[in-house]
Amino acid sequence: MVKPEEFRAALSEKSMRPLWDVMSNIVLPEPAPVAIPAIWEFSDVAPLLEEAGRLISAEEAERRVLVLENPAMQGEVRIVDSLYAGMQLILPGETAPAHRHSQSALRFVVEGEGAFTSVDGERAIMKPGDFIVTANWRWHDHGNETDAPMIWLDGLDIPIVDAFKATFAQRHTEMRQETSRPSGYSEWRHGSGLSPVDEQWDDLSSPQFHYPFARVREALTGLADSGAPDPCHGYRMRYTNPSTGGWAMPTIAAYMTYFQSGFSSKPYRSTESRVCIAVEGEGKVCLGGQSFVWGPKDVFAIPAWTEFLMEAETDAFVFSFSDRAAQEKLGFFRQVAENREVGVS
Ligand code: 1HN
Repeated sequence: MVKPEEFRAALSEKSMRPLWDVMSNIVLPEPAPVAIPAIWEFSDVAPLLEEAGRLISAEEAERRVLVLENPAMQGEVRIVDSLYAGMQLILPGETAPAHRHSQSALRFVVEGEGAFTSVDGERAIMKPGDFIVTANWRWHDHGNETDAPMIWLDGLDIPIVDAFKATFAQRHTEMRQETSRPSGYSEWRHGSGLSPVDEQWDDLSSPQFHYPFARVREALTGLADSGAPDPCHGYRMRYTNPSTGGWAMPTIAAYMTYFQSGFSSKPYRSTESRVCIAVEGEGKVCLGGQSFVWGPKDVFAIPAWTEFLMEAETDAFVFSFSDRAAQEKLGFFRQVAENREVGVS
């Protein structure tokens, strides 16, 4: 009989290993994210972003972004296991040159007003609280022709695409792509409960790529006047693709939540890894037993299966995005609200 160590050595030599050595590490009874709960306070991010503005131009950097890296995943360029996030600065007169890639991206506008991002021939003129979808493999560039800096949060599905090693990227021959439609065109076409007659939209991302905050705020405050909040979510709505009713992006789910002052949530957790950014208001969030105080423009990370409790100290809006859109398509998504699994009997 061969000795166990010799057997393992013989297997290793031939690029094999016994599954029984590793099975319990890979087939887990429940999710064990590597990422940990974490917060990035805007008062820490803003001065460093300003410093980055002095160190490098948007053109030189291609994108002047400070990556928000999960403290438990240093060097992995991600905020949670499955998602990338970064804070981007574009100064007056700058251009972030046109390119495209396999990853899907979202922008959530934090500061400044009037700079643009062009996606596939149309400019979105950005205001704080706006949500913008940059579908994968669409040309996109950003420009700031205002006299004030513009800051937004980028969210990308980089780790998801990387899991499949399906990445391509290209630089455009021009710094800025030509626009072929006026600003607002996609919203006029798709953003009012109307759709162009006979149009078959077969792209996986939403044809409405710009969701201005003003309309989202109106919807959520109107709802709050008309009924009680969800005990776990507050007034949480998801951004939808008007042509399908599904998520606005194929891999990334995006939400806006309105909490009224004094709201205190019941426990919730799900398999989604989520990134939140407060738009307005202040509160506390308890993530897996750890408490974080948040205010406007602070970003926090909620790893998969982390129990989540929210307390709003003032009226507050919180934007968030997660990998739920991808998980639902692949059949992974599970959620537990108030200690009961949702959708399972
Ligand atoms: C990207 O294209 C942008 O277009 C921002 O602003 C961040 C991070 C990694 C890869 C591509 C942008 C990015 C990115």
